[in-house]
Amino acid sequence: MTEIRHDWHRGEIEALLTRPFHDLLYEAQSVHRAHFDPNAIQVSTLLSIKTGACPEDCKYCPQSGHYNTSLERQKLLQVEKVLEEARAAKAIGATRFCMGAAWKHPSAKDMPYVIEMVKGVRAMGLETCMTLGRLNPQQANDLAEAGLDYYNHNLDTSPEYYSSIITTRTYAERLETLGHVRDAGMKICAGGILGMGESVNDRAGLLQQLANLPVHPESVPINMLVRVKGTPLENVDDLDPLEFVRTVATARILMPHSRVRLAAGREQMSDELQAMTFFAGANSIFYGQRLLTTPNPESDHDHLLFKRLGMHPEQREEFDDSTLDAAIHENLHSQRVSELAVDAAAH
Ligand code: SAM
Ligand code: DTB
Ligand code: SF4
Repeated sequence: MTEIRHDWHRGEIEALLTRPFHDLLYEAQSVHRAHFDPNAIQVSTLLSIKTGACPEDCKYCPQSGHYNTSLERQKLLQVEKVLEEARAAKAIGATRFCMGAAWKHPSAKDMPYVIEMVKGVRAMGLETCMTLGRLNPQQANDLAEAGLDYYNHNLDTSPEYYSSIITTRTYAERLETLGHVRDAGMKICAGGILGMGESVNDRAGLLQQLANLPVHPESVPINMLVRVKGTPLENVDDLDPLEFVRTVATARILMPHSRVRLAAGREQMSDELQAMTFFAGANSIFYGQRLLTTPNPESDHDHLLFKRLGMHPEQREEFDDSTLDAAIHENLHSQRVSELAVDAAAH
């Protein structure tokens, strides 16, 4: 079994990223096979539940209110509309439903609605994920209590490059939210974006931050920048696709148990590049014709690609009510036992 480390130095990671390509891919595929079925892929569907007019100034984002991207803004969707979209995602085979909002943080008045969304999606037997911006500890606890499985909060790039991309929030605040998510008992989805003009050292810095978290994120989305007209990054140079593959392979080696997601940017990638990324250890994708506001490959196309590669979508471990009932029973039982012990001590 691979050693799980949380003390990576930047230089070690940069050395992995710049190894001879085949040596890197061979190691990544070996680590991958030691921990996962190499032919299974986890599929999540995204829905934008509140679109555009975001107060943050993330230079990559079509939803920032600071840029003119001709995106139609939309206020928080009705709970029933979200559940309808979740049903449709389940019908095409998604096992996780990720709801994203263009907020700096959720407001007190919106929390009851997002909580209803979590409960409703969960009741369908889908895993739930949300990305709503910064959370305070109470909001993290409330979401966890509602049954939210994953919270997505990306670090996006290295700490040094961060201020060239975003000025309205800090890296430290992002890490703080991830801490609240963990403390509340939820799983973490955290990754970044490549192709924003960053250096190899910045890509190493992003991976270092993720891999040195106290517990590795269960899900690590690696996005290729989707260049959107009107954003400050619309004309940034193309990243060499092999650098993208190298970053995925390195993420796989650093975080052997995490699902590494080939996230945004698949619409602009060839099938062959995607296949190489899966070989490098990516085992999760966003699935369905839309990301949040930009296009994603059609599900039929993805099915065909899976077929050509002999891959299959990973089934969710069946949500088993009897296990849940047993756990609740066990919990009540031990609570009762400790109450009796307290009673006995009092007499
Ligand atoms: N507003 C919340 C936040 O930023 O935390 C949640 C939604 S935000 C759209 C979720 C993530 O999408 C961002 O952290 C970023 O990594 C990714 N993203 C946004 N625009 C993108 C783009 N043009 N290309 C690739 N990824 C992008
Ligand atoms: C993540 O890492 N990528 C997703 C999800 N988490 C929320 C978002 C990608 C957004 C791409 C641009 C858009 O469609 O607006
Ligand atoms: Fe707002 Fe999130 Fe887009 Fe940044 S990435 S502008 S926080 S929606």
